[in-house]
Amino acid sequence: MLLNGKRLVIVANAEPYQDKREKGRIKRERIRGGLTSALDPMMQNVKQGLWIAWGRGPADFEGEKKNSYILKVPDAGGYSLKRLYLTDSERDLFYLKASNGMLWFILHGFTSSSAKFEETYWEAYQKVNKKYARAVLEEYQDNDLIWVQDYHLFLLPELIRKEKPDAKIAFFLHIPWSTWWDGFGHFPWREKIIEGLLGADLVGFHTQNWMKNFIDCSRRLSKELHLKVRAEEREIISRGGHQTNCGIFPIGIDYETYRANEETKELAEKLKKQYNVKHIIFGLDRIDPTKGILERAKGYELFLKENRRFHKKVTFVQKTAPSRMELLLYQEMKQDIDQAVGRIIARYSRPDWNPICYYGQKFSQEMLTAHNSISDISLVTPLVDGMNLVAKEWVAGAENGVLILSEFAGAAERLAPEALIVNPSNVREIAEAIKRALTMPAREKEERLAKLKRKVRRYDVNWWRKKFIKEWLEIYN
Ligand code: GDG
Repeated sequence: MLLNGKRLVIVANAEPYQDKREKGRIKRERIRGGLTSALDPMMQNVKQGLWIAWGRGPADFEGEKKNSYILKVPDAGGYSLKRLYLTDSERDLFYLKASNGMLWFILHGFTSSSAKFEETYWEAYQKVNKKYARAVLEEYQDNDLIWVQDYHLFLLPELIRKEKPDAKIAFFLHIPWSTWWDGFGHFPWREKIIEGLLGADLVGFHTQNWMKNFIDCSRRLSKELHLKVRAEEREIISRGGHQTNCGIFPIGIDYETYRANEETKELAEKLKKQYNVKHIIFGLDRIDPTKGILERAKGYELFLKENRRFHKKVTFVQKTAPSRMELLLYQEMKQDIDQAVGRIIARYSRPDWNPICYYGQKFSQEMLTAHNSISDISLVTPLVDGMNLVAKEWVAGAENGVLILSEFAGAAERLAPEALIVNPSNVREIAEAIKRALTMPAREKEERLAKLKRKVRRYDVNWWRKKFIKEWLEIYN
């Protein structure tokens, strides 16, 4: 790593490992999700690393005091994890209502109809950011590189900067940054978010678009906040004596992890026999209004309606994990998806054909890779997505097939034009893309997939980490 002997401190709401009790014994498991799968391998390679996060596992605090404590993960030879305890009320108000009920929606451009703004949520957001700041300051050593992650912790850079003016702080946003008019500008405490972020020396985004929106929103607040926004070699925002650099760092995947191996090949053969159809279409998401699962199901339904010759030849496998189900919008969304799936089953299934397989439980890594390798189409159609790693993981594991990708996923910036790009709200476009993919000449399919593989392998997660840390350290030269 290029850290020049400095300690790397990751601060994220998500922890990389959680503990649960199984048959009387504590079992430690790695959390699978975009952020943790990118950063955990990096932390395992750094000599000195500390990760500070919410201890969310059911057995995380067993035998420990309910404040914060440090352990080594994944085992005694690993890096340090400092777990913070959040009360039930903090979990509800900070994590669910403020971070996921307000900021997640507003930054994805889902404004007044979805985001619920309440002063009490905002108070909890500020309180928990301060709690994180105390946890960081308790551990702070001169020369630490403090890398804050994602929308739960927007206020943290400034809170740390106030106490440690010379601290080296960076921030990376894993989700989109919406426009002023259709998103961020509606946020009641928008100035505070920008102020918080400008405590960082470097703020990174997945795409040009998300960065452009952030710069535009900062520019609109430049009078109130006394900011100077200038674009030279890179975008820089100055406030008082401090400068914040902005940059684009499209996250990649750990390519080898998602490639098929002997074990997954065996499983893939078995699955192929079980599904017993010529073509498999695969979708994998958390249930989330941003992921476009309902529109995707409707697109497939229309494809079946208009293409009888594919009946009994195709199965759509959709793996959908429930998430944030305490929020009403997520419950309603799940009902709508269940209904759409039910309609497809009722209308089209036959004793010898399942038009759709709908899984609610988590897939193991092997199941995921096996499905990637046997699918003829990966259907990745979020209404909007910061990057979307599912698309890249499919490319790494696919043996043959076509990626259908939303134009509003950050991943489309690099994976077009080899992927078939669709407007995820246009159900007919999805249906037509499915037909086009299933009838595409073999040669064209191979060429597209080979090009996609080259890109995803080259711009992998190691490339991303190196680029970010190199540009961060250059600021101090
Ligand atoms: C945020 C941004 C950005 C899902 N189900 C299973 C499973 N997964 C894994 C996938 C993938 C990850 O979870 C989901 O990552 P995404 O990138 O698709 O989406 P978010 O969780 O919303 O992530 C996103 C990301 O941060 C990184 O910056 O790309 O835009 O929203 O790795 O494979 N893995 C297994 N079984 C499952 O059932 N094993």
